[in-house]
Amino acid sequence: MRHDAYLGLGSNMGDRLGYLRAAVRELAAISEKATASSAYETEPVGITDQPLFLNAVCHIVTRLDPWELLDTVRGIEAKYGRQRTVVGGPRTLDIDILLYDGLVMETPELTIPHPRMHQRAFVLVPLVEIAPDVVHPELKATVSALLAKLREPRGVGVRQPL
Ligand code: PH2
Ligand code: MG
Ligand code: MG
Repeated sequence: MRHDAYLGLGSNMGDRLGYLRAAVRELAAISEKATASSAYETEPVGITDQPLFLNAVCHIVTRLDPWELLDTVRGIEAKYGRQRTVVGGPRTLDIDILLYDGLVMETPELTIPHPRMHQRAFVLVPLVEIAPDVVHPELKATVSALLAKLREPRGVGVRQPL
């Protein structure tokens, strides 16, 4: 079975664009298809006293199930030097599973859709760029509608090709 998954990519340490490009290359290698948004420079959300992020979203068509996909993205994060020290703190590469077909699942290890995606302009802006009509299966709204509901997509700045 082939599945559509949307992954959020983020980096705010070192060669940020290089890490995002590496992530897309690695994801393409394990997928039937991989399509990336542009990279956007974004203000840190949560812990605000850390460097600016580059964020992007990648759509993949994959035969992996959600758990296999989680293992795979963790392996890619580890390969590019991700250290899990401060939760929400600076990282070379973060890859989050945002959506997986129309699946809704909640476990301590993995929740799909990503529980905060609908509140985060740094996720919704790149997601809308590549898939404006994709539906959030719990909120039953398109990602474009979710972005429009954010008061202002603040904190999302310059866009560059990935
Ligand atoms: N990721 C976080 C916390 N805050 N802020 C931005 N702008 N971009 C991120 O990817 C991000 C964040 C935790 O994963
Ligand atoms: Mg993560
Ligand atoms: Mg994250």
